[in-house]
Amino acid sequence: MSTVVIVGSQWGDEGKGKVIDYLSKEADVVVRGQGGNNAGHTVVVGDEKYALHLIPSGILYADTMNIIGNGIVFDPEGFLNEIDGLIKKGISVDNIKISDRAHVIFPYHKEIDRLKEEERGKDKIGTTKKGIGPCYMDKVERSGIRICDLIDEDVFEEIFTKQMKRKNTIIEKIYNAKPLDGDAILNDYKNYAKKIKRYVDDTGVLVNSAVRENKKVLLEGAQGTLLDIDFGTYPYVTSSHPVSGGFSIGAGIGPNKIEEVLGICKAYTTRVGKGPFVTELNDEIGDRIREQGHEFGTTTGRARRCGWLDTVVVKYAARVNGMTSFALMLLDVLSGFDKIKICTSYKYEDKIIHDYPASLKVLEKCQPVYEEFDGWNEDITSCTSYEELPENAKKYIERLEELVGVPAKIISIGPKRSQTIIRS
Ligand code: 2SA
Ligand code: MG
Repeated sequence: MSTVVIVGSQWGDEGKGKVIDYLSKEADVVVRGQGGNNAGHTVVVGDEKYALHLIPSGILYADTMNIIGNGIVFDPEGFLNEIDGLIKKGISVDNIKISDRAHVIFPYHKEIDRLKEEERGKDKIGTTKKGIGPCYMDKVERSGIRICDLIDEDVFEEIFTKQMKRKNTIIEKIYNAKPLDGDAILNDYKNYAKKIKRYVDDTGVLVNSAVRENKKVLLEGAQGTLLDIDFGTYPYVTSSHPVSGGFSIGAGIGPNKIEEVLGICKAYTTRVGKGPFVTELNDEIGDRIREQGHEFGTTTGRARRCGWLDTVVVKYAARVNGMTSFALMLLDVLSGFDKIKICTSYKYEDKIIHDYPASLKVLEKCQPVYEEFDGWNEDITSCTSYEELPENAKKYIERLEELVGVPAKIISIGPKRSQTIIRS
């Protein structure tokens, strides 16, 4: 493995943090390239649980370089809080680099995120209210403030003051809300700038040097393919590209340098926030998956919507990402179900469709077509090899591989590093 992308195959929360932590022990560099602290990657080491939102999951290994790439929208307050939390747990935070080209999230982004959600009313997207969308809006509208501006004392005050004035006009005039205290924000961000300056670098150079020196580079996707701004269930998506191609942009690495794309796939399906979900289970089975899987958001604590595994979704993700293999996560949560279903296609009006549709109107009318499998009752959380798994669990996995067309190289059967089966 020299350069591997890890991507979510569904709507986020697939268990990426655990796989990245597991693979980080051999990695020299771990890179986040999109999104921001709307991510919540949970890593369990021993009895300690770490919820990482912005800092790459390789942080638990002192020798691993953790890069926050140019495609990130960066919340300095969130970053510094995360740093403090890690220091308190005795984790070294010296090996972190922040791209000088990353865009900076300000309180007005979070306020506008909140106001836009309010304005959407019943059509609210269910954002994490971290200001992700509004910050990317400034970026593409070419009025954003980047890390290189924030840490430049000569330019920051002037560009911030102009931007703050514009934003307060929008907040007051368009949303009829209370303007923000620009002076207080300016003062806070000047302090943040002093604290983060030591981490700032031209991270594209660092990533490419690591690739050139044939080091092991892990590209850590956040959210998931079905939240991608192009390929997701638009508009119920995030504002960045959680797909593998997103890293060429978000980390400044040529697509030809990426050798493996590992899709992280939950053994069932969850999503947080609004939007179509063809295999959603609003019944006691869905409740049982939520309880057994502790399905509450790392970032917002919201109860996640749950349903059976949908291979129309995962096959779509395999295609869009160019997946070379996948990791099947949380298989242990399905222990004890008499029957387990896999969605293999959708019935739409009088047609059967196999490719994930773009239109929400079509998706709303799609009915899942299922194959049903016998479950297993054995506790699989201490299995140490694929062979040890119950026959019915292996049948489930092997059918998945057939339907998705990609091998399952990793099977996760619990939150601990030791609860990970690697197939050769
Ligand atoms: P935003 O805040 O603008 O990104 O929200 C837009 C939509 O994207 C959804 N969203 C998420 N859904 C699930 N998990 C998310 N983060 C994971 C976590 C971590 C991960 O555990 O928190 O998988 O990387 C996440 N972030 C955004 C959100 O619910 C809206 O539907
Ligand atoms: Mg999560």
